[in-house]
Amino acid sequence: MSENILPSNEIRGKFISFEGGEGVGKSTQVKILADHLVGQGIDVVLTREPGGSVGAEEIRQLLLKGEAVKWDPMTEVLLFYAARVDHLKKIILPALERGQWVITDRYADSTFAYQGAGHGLGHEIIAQIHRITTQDFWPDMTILLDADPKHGLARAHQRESIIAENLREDRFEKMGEKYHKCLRDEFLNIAAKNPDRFFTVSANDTIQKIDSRIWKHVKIAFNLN
Ligand code: Z5A
Repeated sequence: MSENILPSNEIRGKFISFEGGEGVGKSTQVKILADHLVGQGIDVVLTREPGGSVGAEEIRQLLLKGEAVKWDPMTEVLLFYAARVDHLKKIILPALERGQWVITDRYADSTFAYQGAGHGLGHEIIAQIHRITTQDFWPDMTILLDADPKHGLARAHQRESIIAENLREDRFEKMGEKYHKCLRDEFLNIAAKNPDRFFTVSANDTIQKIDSRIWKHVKIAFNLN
C-alpha cells in the first residue's frame, strides 16, 4: 500500500497552478496574481515545478539542462514525480495546512502534456503514477495561458541566448515546433475535460489585459472583494 502523504488536518489554503507552453507569460502572471492576493490580506507562497523545494531544485538541474534526448521518457516522468512528491511534502502541503495560498508555476498537467502527449507515454500511465504518488492531489484552480507556440518560443529563445550555454535550462525548447504544437493541443484538451478546475486565457494580449481577466475570475471563484 502506498504511503499517505496528505495531511491529516483539514487543508485551509487554496492551491492555484499556472500552465501553458514555453514563454507564454506564466511567471509574469504568477507574480501579479500573488500581489493581488497579498493586497487582500492573503498569505501567499509562490513556487514552481520542476523545483520549489531544495531536493526538487536539484532534480530540476537533471531535467532541464543538456540534450533533448537525454532521458528515456519513463525515466523522465519518474524524475518529475520524484521532484513533485518532495515539493508537495515539504512546501505545498505544509503551506496549505497553515492556511497559506500556494501559487505554482506548473504542476502535474505539464507532465500529462509534455511527457504524456509530447513524448507519447499516454494519459493512463501518468494518471496511475499521479494517483500512487500524490493520492490524486490537484489544484483548486488551474489557469492555462494559451498561445501559438511560435510566440512563446521566440520569447524563450531570446532569454536563453544571453545565458552561458552550460547554464541554459533549454532542454525542452530544443524539441522542435511539432512537439510544442502537440503540447498546446493537449493543454487545451485537458482544460476541456476539466472545466470546473481550468480557466483558459489567451496569452496573445498585453500583460495588463491578461491579468485583469485572471483576477476577475479568481475574485469570483473564491468570493474575494
Ligand atoms: N516540464 C515537463 O516537461 N514536465 C513537467 O511535469 C513539468 C515541467 C512540471 C520548465 O521550464 C520546463 O519543464 C518546461 C516544461 C517542462 N519546458 N521548458 N522549457 P521553465 O520553468 O524554465 O520554463 P517555462 O515553464 O516554459 O517558463 P518560461 O520559459 O520561464 O516562460 P513563462 O514563465 O511562461 O514566461 P515569462 O517568464 O513570464 O515571460 C517570458 C518573457 O515574455 C518575459 O520577458 C516577459 O516579460 C515577457 N512577457 C510575459 N507576458 C507577456 C505579454 N503578455 N506580452 C509580451 N511580453 C510578455
